[in-house]
Amino acid sequence: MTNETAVVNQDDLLADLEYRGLVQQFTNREELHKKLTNERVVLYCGFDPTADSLHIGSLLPILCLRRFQQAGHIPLALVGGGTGLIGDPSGRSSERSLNTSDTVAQWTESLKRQLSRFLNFEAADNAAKLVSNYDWIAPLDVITFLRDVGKNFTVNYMLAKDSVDSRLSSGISFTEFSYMILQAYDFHKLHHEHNCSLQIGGSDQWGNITAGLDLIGKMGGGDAYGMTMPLVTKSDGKKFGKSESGAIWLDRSKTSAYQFYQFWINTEDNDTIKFLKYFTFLSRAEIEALEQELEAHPEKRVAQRELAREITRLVHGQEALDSAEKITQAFFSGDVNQLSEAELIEALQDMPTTIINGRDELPLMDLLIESGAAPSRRQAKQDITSGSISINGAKQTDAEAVIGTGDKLHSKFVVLRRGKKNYFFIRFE
Ligand code: 383
Repeated sequence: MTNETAVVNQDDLLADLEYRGLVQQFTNREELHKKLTNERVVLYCGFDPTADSLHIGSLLPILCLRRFQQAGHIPLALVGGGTGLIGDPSGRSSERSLNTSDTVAQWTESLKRQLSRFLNFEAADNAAKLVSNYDWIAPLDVITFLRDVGKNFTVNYMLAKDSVDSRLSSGISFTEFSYMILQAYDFHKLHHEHNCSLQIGGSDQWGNITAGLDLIGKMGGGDAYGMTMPLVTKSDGKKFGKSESGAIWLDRSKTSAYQFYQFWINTEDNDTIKFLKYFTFLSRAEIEALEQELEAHPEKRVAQRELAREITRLVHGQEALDSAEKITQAFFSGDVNQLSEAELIEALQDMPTTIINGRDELPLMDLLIESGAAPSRRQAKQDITSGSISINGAKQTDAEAVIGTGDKLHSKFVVLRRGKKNYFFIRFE
């Protein structure tokens, strides 16, 4: 990340977070407000390596760390190299399966790389830091842990936490039951060693964050605070962050920049303003202007496009955004022959794709059938003669046509379109 000048003054940071709807709960808003106004505060948020990439569910707290940094505070991004070996029961209705330590170590490195893109590690006065709790959890021996840390928690207290209470009927292992103590120990450790006095997280983390505050208090620490963000919900009641093909990842090789851009541009009208506030750094005035635009001309989808642009640029950079927009435009107009091979491959991940093996050419009718574009030869013929079929953007009206070498983009792809929006990808191998 390049140097950014503070866009929010320290004293209106909390007001900005509240305007954006980013605050679910504070442990002590007034005191925290005072502290944030008077000093540079070190704060942290943790991310467990439960996969090889973060997904958009993690984006809200990541961007929140960035908001604090822009206001002059010091963010610590913690990767749970240790806690990822245990498994947080918060917000989950069943026990997690354990991953091997090699896998977790690998995923820890991937997450560190991803997180580092969002924060400024070179800032003169408030450089971000990246830590893994493996570094202090792994060396803990069981006697020290039980005597020095465990003694501060009663089982009664632990049973009363939502994360445990909600699992009492279905069952919870001692492993997951102990998780909150490790996260509490992290907060204590960061408080002690990095002067960290604020932990943020999603609302599912409230119990773990307050466990940390209690431990800090018992171990004689100074003032510390917690803040949670709401869970991201959608107006249609469906789960946020999932597309037809699964989770939306931050890693480009799992969710291409084009798919990522498409996810955001397809946001429902009713969610768009909320997401602009949550996920972009646009100012209040800019968001209000987009809100008016959305009300006046919802069909233009200007606000959705702005949302998709801002987040795609933030996560994947300007070049990836340019190419995502180019692909989107090409598939909208049908003019796909201007796309590079890489761009076609990126778009293809979202489309039904048929591989044709060992044949160089194919009658158009066969292509329609084999790709699934038409259910029968009769329908295929009718689609062609009625002018609803195009190949690489050129309308086909000859039912006898043969698609061959001259039609292949980058000598292997054919893009078939039926009607306005139905695309089928054919790859010759
Ligand atoms: C580990 C050690 C700490 C502090 C936090 C952690 C991770 C935490 C957790 N967080 C979730 C995760 O890692 O499990 N116990 O998938 C998610 N977070 C953030 C946010 C969120 C939470 O990474 O609500 C969504 O993204 O807090 O579910 O010392």
